[in-house]
Amino acid sequence: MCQIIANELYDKWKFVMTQYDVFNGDADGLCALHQLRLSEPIDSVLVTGVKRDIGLLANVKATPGDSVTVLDISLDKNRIALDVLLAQGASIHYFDHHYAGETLPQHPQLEMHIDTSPDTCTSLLVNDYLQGQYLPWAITAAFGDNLHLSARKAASPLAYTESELQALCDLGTCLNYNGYGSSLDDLYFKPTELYQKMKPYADPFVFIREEEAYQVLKNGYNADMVLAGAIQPEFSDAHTAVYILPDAKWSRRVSGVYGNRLSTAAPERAHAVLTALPGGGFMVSVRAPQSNKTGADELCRRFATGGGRKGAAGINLLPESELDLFVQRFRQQYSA
Ligand SMILES: [Mn+2]
Repeated sequence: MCQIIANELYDKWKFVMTQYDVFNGDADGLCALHQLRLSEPIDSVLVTGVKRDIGLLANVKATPGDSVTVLDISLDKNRIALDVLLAQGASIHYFDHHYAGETLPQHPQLEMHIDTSPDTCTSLLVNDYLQGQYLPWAITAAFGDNLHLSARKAASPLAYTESELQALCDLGTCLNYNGYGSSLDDLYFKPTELYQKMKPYADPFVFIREEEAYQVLKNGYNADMVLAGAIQPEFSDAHTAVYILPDAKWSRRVSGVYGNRLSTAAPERAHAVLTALPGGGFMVSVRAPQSNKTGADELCRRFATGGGRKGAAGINLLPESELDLFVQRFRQQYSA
């Protein structure tokens, strides 16, 4: 009898409860969500945006009993909205590796998996949580976040060939590439659309072989990279290099992954890739030297719309009037 009542209550509760999946629109956010929902398929309301659109939690309005999963967006940047959701009675499951603020919130309805060390990413944290159930997708995401060593280390139990590793690296890079842009119009696929395309594939190698969307992304990526490669640096020396890309959709799409490529090619040097925006000013991607992954987040946070991680960070809108100041601070940060 009790069991029957419990089941009825559970069904009723299940009926009114909404699951929100809030995720960064880059490779790491997509692969984190994909792993979780492969493991626990639930119909959910998807909340995401371009990679730079990180104030995502404010878009969720919860009622008591709702459940919110948050993936790969800074808790620091979402702290106010998080407190509001907890006060509304939602339970929250938070996975992230970005700067989380001076102190972490504590609440019985909040479960956090946060690790801001520069060699991990959200998908690797989710992989730990799921005890390696969908490891190939976590490896893909680590490559996408330009964490090549971490990706290879995570892959070691799978004994992949070099060409298999390269295939996951290309996949991560292309999924990541799709997240950049100053608005959804710049992207080949809206991140929700790309996630729906990934959803049927438990195995990334099958996605690579069979999914047409992947060919679209790969071709777009290759074409954009050729255009970026033709741009000379504004400035470069042994420690730093600054590139300015023109106001075009391709530059906004390629800005972050181009920064990653420059960084991988010259690991001792810090890189800044600035992209001119249609309304004036620049979108900025900063990559700390791979040999010393520090300070990119601190540098960017000194500007009003900056944020990110120790090794890779950005500024959403750098006013033209602050260009010189930025270059000066960037060079100062990495001069020695
Ligand atoms: Mn990430």
